Amino acid sequence: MKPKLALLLAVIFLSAVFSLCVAPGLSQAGQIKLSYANFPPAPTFPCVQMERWKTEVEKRTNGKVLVNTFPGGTLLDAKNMMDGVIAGTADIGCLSMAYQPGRFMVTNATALPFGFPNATVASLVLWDLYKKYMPDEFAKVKVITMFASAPGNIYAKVPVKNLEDLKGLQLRASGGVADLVKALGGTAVGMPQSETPEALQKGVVKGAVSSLETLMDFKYAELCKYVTIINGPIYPFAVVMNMAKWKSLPKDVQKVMDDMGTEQAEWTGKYMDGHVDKSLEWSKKNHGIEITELSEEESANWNKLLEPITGKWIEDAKAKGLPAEQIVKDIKALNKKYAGK
Ligand code: 3IO
Repeated sequence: MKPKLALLLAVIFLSAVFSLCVAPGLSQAGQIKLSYANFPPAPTFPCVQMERWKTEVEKRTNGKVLVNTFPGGTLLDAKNMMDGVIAGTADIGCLSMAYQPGRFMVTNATALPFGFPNATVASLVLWDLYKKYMPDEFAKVKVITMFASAPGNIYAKVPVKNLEDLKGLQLRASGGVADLVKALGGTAVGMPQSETPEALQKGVVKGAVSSLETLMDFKYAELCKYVTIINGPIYPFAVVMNMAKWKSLPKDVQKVMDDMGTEQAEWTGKYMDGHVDKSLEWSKKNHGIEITELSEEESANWNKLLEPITGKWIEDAKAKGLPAEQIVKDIKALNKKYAGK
């Protein structure tokens, strides 16, 4: 063999050995990789909080943990999030609990018409409620955090100024928010937020009830020019991790994540509340949306129609053997506690 060729072969061989054995070791010795699935598009708030959690966990574990995020339903979608995490399709998943109201009975109680002032308060209430009751439906996963959307309001292609306008109007809503739409005489059409843009485009629904940052983040303001402020129920969310994966994590990594539960709930609530304000400004400026505030009299009439909702939830929850009245009492007390801060 000619010396030049031998040298070339040696270089190729050594660089192959280096890249296979040494290089990965340099960047990822003992590194833990976690996949994190989310159902809505990347710019929306559940994914913004996901990226924030990823960044903080990677930083606080000094790079020991690498989180790969999958927004937009690319790994798991809205309806198979919980079961997909239990099965280990994703290590972590973010779910909107309103899509399975019977499955998440305790935490969905936060979507009764309590009149939370904002997402920050609702998120802290939800997280405390979870920690107090530790409901069975989460026994197969490790709960990383919970948070809530801002209170839901109506946005539609037509003005909604009174109950007559609402009669039979098809509005996209899920869980507790759907119960509110029905109680007010509207027609609730259940579907995940991620399917709503198409439903609005096609005219399957005339509007929706959700938090108002969606006007900007999903561009709903292009189609829905009419907003009615009702300060309705929130949508509760959970972030869950596969239990076997959780148990496999070193204690110091578990501590970083455990210590972040409340902080992440509050961070997400604050981000959401700020984003609602930005969205309203954007929607007024770019799409001339019209905002209706109900008169005191109209508001009182609407609230009367909402009264049976909580009673009905208490009945259903009792039938499942839950301490329903205490749960409602706790939510009210926690709302007072955090709203007063
Ligand atoms: C929501 C869900 C996904 C992305 C952005 C969002 N803003 C408010 C919600 C809550 C909601 O309507 C839902 O269906 O979970």
